[in-house]
Amino acid sequence: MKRAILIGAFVGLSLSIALSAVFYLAAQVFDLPFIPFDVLDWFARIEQLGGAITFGIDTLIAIITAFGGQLSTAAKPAEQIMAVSGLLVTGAAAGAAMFAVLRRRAEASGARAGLLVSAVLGVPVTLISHSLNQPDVMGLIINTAWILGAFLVWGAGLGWAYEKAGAPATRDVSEAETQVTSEMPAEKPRPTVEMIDRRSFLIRLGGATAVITVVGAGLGALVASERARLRRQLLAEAAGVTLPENLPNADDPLIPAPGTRPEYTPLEDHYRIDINALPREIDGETWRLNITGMVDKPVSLTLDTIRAYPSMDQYITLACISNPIAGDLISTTRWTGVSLQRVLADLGVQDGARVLNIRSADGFHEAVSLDIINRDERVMLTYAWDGQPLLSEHGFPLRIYIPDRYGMKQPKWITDIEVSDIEQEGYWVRRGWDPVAQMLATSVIDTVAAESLVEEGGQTLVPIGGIAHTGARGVSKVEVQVDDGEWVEAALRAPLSETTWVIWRYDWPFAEGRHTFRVRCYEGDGTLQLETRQGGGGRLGGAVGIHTRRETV
Ligand SMILES: Nc1nc2c(c(=O)[nH]1)N[C@H]1C(S)=C(S)[C@@H](COP(=O)(O)O)O[C@H]1N2
Ligand SMILES: [Mo]
Repeated sequence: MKRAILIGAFVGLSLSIALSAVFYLAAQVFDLPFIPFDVLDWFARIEQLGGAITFGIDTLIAIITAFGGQLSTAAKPAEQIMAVSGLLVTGAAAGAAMFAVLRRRAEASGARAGLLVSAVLGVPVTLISHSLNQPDVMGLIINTAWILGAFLVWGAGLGWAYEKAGAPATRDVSEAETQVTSEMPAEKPRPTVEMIDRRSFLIRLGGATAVITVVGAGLGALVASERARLRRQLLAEAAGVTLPENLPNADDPLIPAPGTRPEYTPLEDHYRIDINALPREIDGETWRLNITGMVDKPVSLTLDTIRAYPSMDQYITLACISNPIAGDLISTTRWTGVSLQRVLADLGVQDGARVLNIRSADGFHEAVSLDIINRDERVMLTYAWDGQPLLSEHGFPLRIYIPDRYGMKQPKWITDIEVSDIEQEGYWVRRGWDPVAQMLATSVIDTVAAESLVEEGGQTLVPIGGIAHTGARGVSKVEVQVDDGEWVEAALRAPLSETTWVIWRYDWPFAEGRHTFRVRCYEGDGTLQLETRQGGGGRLGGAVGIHTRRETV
């Protein structure tokens, strides 16, 4: 019995690995849904389960970052590893359970059981995939046929493998067995013909699924990278906006300390956080922004209409509320779009309207009050980043910008805006996160550049540098402390805008040994940042506290 369970688990696992590879290849080549990601995304959206999934992902991220990975690059792979593992574990468990149950019922048919198991898994998974991807009628038919078909083949494989390697020995085989044993009355039990048959069947099965996996995953990865390249090329060509030659603070004399992060984040390095294992891919041609509710003139805007409005550019530092102190879930780029004030002016917002309830293609949603929009023209519907149409992972074709708020308040892939007198709590707010999510002041030491000493007035100095950010409230001062010395004021570079981070630098008189370096910043109005460490994350409203670095120089 124990053997049957082990064999069942092995068969289920091998077949599921191959199934994942085939799903992956089909997803890359034909845009068919990739089932493991759909299932994980679906589970993650269930409020009661979201916590468990977040816990699993956080654990994986902790493992990846412990091995030297970066938070911003570890987050998505962690999620994706979890998604695929989910399918593999389910497959192994299904195989083990099926072999165990069949073993109890001598006359049961493996084929029928395999079909039953594949239906039990395939049908709900098909429905989950539909609920997430919401395909049109044609897509519904194709996706259903594909997902159910793939699971049926997988289940047939399970059934067949049971007949070959899991079923109890038939009479013929046991006769052979007796012959073998009687001819050689060995002290040790010899492998029987039946056992050898089973073993070689399992080896062949493992080999075949390995080949399918390698070919499927390899081809899929090839197609994926080629498509990503083409897409970038197309986006670059389609770009109506171009990047200015010089950044607005190009003539600032302050040179960042060597090792300070780039002031303007290369687009491919911009952090990415959202509730999807894969970014939503939206067709810009058929996409519409529907603005409805308490307006005299509800509209359904095309991307071109939105682009035809007077555009504005803003240099913006975006941060995730889950960013830990000195984490890398914070980046700066140039955003292009149209002020929401300008768009709403055409629609006739009715008296009594208080809020914009915003919905996205991935089911994410947030609300922004009309108060904020009316007093801040920087609140912007954004269609370009870094002079290019938004990349799909950053919300193509449209996202919103709200100054001074963490990313969780700023939906990507926007499809609907309802002007209303009733606020609908945002996706993360419903899950207990900070409803305001105002960005907190934070400062970070990026570098203690002991290998780039500067000589000045007969002194040897160590350049120290990093960033300070206070949302849209400005940075008036940054101070550095070495060991238990005085807090000394650092030099500030002019920021790219009043909403981006500020680069600071302090040239510290060199003293050999092991030292503790600390940094803190003040907001535009002189308020000192919070100094006591706090956990951070959505529930607590962002990580705060002094960033401390110990270095030997
Ligand atoms: N539609 C949608 N918008 C979203 C999210 C999401 O999951 N879905 N995540 C938000 C969060 S938590 C953050 S931090 C920012 C990150 O934006 P970025 O990935 O472009 O850096 O997107 C926000 N907008
Ligand atoms: Mo976030």
